[in-house]
Amino acid sequence: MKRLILSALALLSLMSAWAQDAYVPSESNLAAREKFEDNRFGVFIHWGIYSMFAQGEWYLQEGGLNAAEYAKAAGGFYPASFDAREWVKAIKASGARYICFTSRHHDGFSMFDTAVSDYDMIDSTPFKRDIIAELAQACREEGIALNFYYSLADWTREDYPVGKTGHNTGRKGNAQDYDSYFSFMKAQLAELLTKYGDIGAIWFDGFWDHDSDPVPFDWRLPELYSHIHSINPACLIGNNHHRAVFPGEDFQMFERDLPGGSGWSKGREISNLPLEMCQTMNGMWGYKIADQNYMSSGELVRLLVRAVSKGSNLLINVGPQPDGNLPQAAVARLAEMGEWMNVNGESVYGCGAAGVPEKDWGVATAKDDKVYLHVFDVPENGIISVPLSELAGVFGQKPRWKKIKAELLGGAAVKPEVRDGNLVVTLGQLSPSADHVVRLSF
Ligand code: FHN
Repeated sequence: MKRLILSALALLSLMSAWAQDAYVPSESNLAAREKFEDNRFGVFIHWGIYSMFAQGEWYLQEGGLNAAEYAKAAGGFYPASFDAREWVKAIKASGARYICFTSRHHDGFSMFDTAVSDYDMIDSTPFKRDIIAELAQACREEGIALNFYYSLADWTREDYPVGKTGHNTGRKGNAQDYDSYFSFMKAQLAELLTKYGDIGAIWFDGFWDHDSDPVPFDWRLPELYSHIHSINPACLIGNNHHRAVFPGEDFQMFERDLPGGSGWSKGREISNLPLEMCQTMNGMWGYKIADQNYMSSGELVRLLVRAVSKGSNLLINVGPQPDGNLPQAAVARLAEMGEWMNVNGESVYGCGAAGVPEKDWGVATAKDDKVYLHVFDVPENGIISVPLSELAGVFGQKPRWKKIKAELLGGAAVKPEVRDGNLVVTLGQLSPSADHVVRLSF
């Protein structure tokens, strides 16, 4: 019997591997990947009824709360100041070109009008406005792409097979049924992909809830992924499983770490799919009242540039307040990033790694036949240098160095020289900036 079960399991996993290997991205998907990479900079938004408690998005779990008591927050969720246009304008002003919004987090509350649950904005709150419909409309008007975060894990539904989190929420646990939960997710994803216009990507999270099960849990991802691609072949799929990519995915994500970094992505294989690092401006993703420890706009600019220098996007998170406003600290940082992007955006959009390893003074990005040197810290003598060999990837082995031009974006031309196998640029006195960008071209 045991042998029979094992063979059936082996057959199932073979079939599932086959289904995943069979994924061939459509032309529209490949074009969407390119657009996603060109955009380079997005804003993540974690917003839900958890914002009411102002303790971050994990409060149901971390506070050891009962889900039925927690759900009462929905009855008071009336974010009177919510104005999707204002949000999107503030985000666009930063230079970000896309938004990824939490349609449903691990607490199971849907921020949109869903027909398959009453635990949503329309049926459970006095606000009765479809946040996502308003956000989608504002994004369309402002030309900002919209992606959806969607949690695979759920701490409240009885049909969700309980994983390593969400044990104390008061679930009876006697009706766990992945078929039922899977159909629910498919129905919600179909709603998200058909009711709100063109959606750029689905950003899955929560896979890790079952990563230490004694018998590997089958999320039926190939089926879920092909469900999405059959509705919209161009929709990109990413999954925050903290592993190497699975076939069927269209981009790879890295949480709180750069690809190849020494933190959460340590040792993880980097795919040749588009890459995206996500990070939050302060400590928590969802609004947390005590968490005012925001990165400065200079640090955020440098993080964005570092991500691009590794061939990755940056998705930077903001946790809106329960009243519907974005925290002022976040708005100020978005505006300051925008000031920098207005001058230096060409060294970010459509750019990638330059093949120049990180230097004491900063990093480099490249696009077509241009290299951008990002000077975070101007050396005391005002001079930076790059070995010519490191520029060969962009300029070729034997360029006519005499003809190379160096210009400070938003500033004057600076004189490059070739000395001892290095390209040397004298910057001189510069006014303070998070990142002075020197464009090299012929
Ligand atoms: O548990 C979530 C967390 O709340 C947040 O959504 C982040 C965003 O990357 N992802 C999960 C942890 O891996």
